[in-house]
Amino acid sequence: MCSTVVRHVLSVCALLQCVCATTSAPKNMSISFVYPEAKRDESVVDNYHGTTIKDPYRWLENPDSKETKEFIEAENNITRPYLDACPIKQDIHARLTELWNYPKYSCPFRRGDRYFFFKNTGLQNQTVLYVQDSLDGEPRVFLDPNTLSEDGTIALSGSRFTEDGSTFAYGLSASGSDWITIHLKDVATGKDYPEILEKVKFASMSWTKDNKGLFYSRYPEQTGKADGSETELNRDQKLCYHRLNTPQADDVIVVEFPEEPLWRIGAEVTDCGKYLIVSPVKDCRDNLLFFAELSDKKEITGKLPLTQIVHKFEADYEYVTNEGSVCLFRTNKNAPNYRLIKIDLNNHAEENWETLIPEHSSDVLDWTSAVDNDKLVIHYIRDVKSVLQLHSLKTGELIQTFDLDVGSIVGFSGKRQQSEIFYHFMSFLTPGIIYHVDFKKQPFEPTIHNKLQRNVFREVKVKDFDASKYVAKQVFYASKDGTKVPMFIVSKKGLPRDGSHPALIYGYGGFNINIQPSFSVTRLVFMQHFNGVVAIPNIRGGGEYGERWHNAGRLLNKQNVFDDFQAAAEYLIAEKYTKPSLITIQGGSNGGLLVAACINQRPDLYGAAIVQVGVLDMLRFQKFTIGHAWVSDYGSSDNETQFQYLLRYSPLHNIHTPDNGRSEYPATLVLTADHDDRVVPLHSLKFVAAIQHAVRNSPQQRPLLARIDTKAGHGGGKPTAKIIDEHTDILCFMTQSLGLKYEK
Ligand code: X99
Repeated sequence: MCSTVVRHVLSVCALLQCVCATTSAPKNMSISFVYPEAKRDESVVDNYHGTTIKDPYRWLENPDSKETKEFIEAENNITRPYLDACPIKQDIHARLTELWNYPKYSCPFRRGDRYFFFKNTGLQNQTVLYVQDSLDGEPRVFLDPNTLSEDGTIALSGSRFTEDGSTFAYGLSASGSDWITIHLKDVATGKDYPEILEKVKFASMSWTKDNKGLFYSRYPEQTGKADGSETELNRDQKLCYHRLNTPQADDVIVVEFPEEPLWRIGAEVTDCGKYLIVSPVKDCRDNLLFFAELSDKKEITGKLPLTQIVHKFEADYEYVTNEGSVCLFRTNKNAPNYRLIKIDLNNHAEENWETLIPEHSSDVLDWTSAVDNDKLVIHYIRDVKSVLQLHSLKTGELIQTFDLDVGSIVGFSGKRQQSEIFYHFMSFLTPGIIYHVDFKKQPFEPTIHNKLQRNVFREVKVKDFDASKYVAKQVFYASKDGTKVPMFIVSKKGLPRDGSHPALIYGYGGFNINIQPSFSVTRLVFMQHFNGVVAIPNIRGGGEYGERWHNAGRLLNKQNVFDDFQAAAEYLIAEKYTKPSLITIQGGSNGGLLVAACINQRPDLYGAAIVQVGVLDMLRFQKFTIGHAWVSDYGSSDNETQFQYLLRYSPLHNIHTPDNGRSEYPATLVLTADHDDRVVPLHSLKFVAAIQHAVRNSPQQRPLLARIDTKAGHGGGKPTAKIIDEHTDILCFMTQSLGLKYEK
């Protein structure tokens, strides 16, 4: 019974007694499981509004203790052999690598007299920034993050050029952490200035238009480490001004709100350079609005005098451009699908605001950018698909709708001072097309009847990928309460609908985020080699239908998100795309919460679950790093009504023991990483300890495992090699636990 797996586990078992969880192995694999028996400290009990809640794995909240490290090692030591034993692991890894190896480009963008673009030749760990003197000039490497670490774990995270293109401010993050250091590069020489700006996280960066200094947000020094493996609450962010070529110690604080330690302070210098728009945010929605006047005569030496425009956190306001004192903002104030409004900074009372582009009745105004002096490019979301339009900046009138296939705009470049734009299109079956529109070269003044002349600037091809063999469609299914939910379904063409194919359902469902069509090599491998069906339901909580869709899936409506996801699975079963034992559900972050809540609520509905970097302890998430910002979606256990609601779905607090009345859990793989300081790993660790404890000595057959990566974080900046390894493991887990067949 106790195989080599057990020996590994035992070698690290100081606190962890190893007990075999299953005596008979699932039919698709030959390794028997031994779950580490994590210590339960029954003495940890919290009282929430009169209700006592035990937290026996509180000790796992300390990432640095010997016990936690031993637990992580013990978990990896049972997971690794299970994944490595997958007979087709090499095939999957080789095929993912082969398909991944195609060049990926960003839109080019002009700064000063030069063009820049990002490119990954295919398998490079990090994308490289190139510079060229003209669009058809020879590209030269400008910044290659791959040279900054052996293993590709240092990534570029945020950057901003000065208006004249002479200096490049760029953030570097290590091991996937949200912490960055800001570096400054002289563009002409390629040399970095000596200073490095530290303690930066969740930062806006904005240069003054004299190109001499940068506004950025930073946190105070904290005691102990701050490399992303710590869990301390992020508080007291301040807006600073840094003068180029001076030490960070000389930076001045220009805006702070000491009474409001949880606010983050965004800032943007207006296009004209005369104002600084300051937008504090406390959660993950709604911001206040202030402005300060910047003078080209006076040095910035301390606090800026602020004028407040918006006094309540009740809507989003995003600066777009301005003409003198009249600024254009994108807002959802009284407009759940967003509108564009003009606010005159000299006359800023709300009754004087003017609407330039009113809210659309059904399409969401997702973003806008001023271009070619007097125009606006507007990106709408219509039934989850992208619509791109050109409007007059003066009157708001529609000039043109850009021709687009069904899919997504995933990149854009253009500036008010420039007369050309690039936009990047992608869909499930289109790896990427970058279009170029040069407004100077239009043969006539564009009107609604005369199409804009656009060129394909680049089109990416994936070797061996024949899009005509696949089909992507959108359906609308009814959720539990009758709400119609859109869902994309992608598979091989002509796949018989006989309920015999595996399905991968991916969801997110929160924070006003849209899950639009995108190209994915991993999903392609699943479709091509496993005859898999990929399904992406655009469940409530997202922003696909504006603020209403978000509101219908947050706070005391969060259960709708889970109901929508479960209804997606039921639809796919009813329509004979698949059957429960072949369904894998997958989600990350807020989507990890989704998947974990769903396996507690409907374990019978799925064969496997992939829970990536999930928020799983809903009673304590607000205590760690940036968790406090999520109360706008989740509420908080500090509030009694919200506590009662959270307790009903919190994955950690709703784990059951499979028995006669309750179904066995789907095979579940919980993934996290040691430098995830967005959703700290303790969520995954406590959940895994609890679920493994609950199934011990139960009829549970399918594996419940954790994969805890090192030198990795929440996902941003992850090197390609690590992504391919992770996706290989996920496909191996599905293969092993569902008994999938790989067709070469
Ligand atoms: C955040 O927590 C956003 C954090 N964040 C900022 C940034 O506040 O990443 C910020 C300011 C300026 C630059 C960069 C940042 N988010 C973003 C949520 C979901 C989100 C998140 O990561 F709203 F999209 N979550 C993890 C929510 C639950 C799990």
